[in-house]
Amino acid sequence: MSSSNSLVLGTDPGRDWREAVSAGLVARSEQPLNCETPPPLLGGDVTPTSRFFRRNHFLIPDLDAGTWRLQIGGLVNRRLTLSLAELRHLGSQSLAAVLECAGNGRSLFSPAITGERWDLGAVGNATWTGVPLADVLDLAGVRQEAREVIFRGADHGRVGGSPETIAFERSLRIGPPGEPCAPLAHEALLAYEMNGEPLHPRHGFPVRLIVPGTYAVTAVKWLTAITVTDQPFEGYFQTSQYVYEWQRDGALVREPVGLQRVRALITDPAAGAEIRRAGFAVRGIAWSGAAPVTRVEVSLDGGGWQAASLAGEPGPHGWQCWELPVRARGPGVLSIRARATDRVGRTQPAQPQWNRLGYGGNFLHEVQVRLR
Ligand SMILES: Nc1nc2c(c(=O)[nH]1)N[C@H]1C(S)=C(S)[C@@H](COP(=O)(O)O)O[C@H]1N2
Ligand SMILES: [Mo]
Repeated sequence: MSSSNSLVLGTDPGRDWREAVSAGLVARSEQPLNCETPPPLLGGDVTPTSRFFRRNHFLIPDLDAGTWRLQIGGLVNRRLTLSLAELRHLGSQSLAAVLECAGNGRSLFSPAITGERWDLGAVGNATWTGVPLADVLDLAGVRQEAREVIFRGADHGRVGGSPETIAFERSLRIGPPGEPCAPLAHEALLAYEMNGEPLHPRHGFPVRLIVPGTYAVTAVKWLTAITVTDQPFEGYFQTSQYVYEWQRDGALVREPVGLQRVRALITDPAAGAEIRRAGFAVRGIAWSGAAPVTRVEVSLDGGGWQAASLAGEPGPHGWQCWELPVRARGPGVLSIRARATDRVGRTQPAQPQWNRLGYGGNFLHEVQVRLR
């Protein structure tokens, strides 16, 4: 029996808040709990769970591993009800994947946007272990006419002034049987571990969805039901939020957020650091949902872009660590900027396109330091 079955943790908002602050996170709201990781704490391959950003729309549900069940139904040949032990028996695959909130960087848009005022730290990289979604769907037998799969979390609350309570729900497209799954769904994992331990209650215990390369709204926490359907899902978090909304050729265009946009962050030196040596290293992380990052460049004081070296083996969906030794002479303020490019040639724009809800803001990260 897995050790997670004996893990019964209450969720105490005050304690969650204090833990976040003592881990060095910047808290944006206490209830629901929303906090981000300052870039200097993001350096390194994997983000420790204690420092991983937290993004919740409702209060964190307190689920008991012993009584929790995952229901799989809708357009399937066999409805399934799985306990945690049964789900774990279905498989154990691990991958590193970046979770980034689509609203990361929102506070940098101008004109300003309402919504959680994320700076650049609503992102983390973790190792996720779980059962491939495709295996569970195969077990249930997806019917010919199925087109989408809806994932429901145990958390719920009111949104947009409505008196009704809704659950956190999202859907993924799937291909007709016999065709490969839609590209986003085919690598998805029903994850029960994060960084080698049972999921923490605030990160979705006992099971969450992970869809590598996509903005983290897809990563439904506290999963309780998976429903296969032939209809487009139009839930609040699918069609009212997490959509790019902009004017194009005089018309209002709405598109769901999807792949994470390419981005580099500077993790070292920290903004405002005092540097006493002429030679020092600039380090950071970079990721892209479309393809692995193949180039990171750094510009000092607006000068030419210099290529950084890429370190380690992040895997297809983990973030890429990078480093560049530089020399700069003081005294004075030095501006350091970083820019990433991925294998399919996507790179960071000078100014991301403003959109009403403030998603996909992959601004170039600039850090200013003081040279002594
Ligand atoms: N059930 C549920 N799943 C959820 C959310 C939520 O509020 N409820 N928030 C989503 C969003 S918008 C983000 S950015 C990620 C944050 O995951 P984390 O808190 O583990 O960092 O979870 C996603 N999954
Ligand atoms: Mo998010």
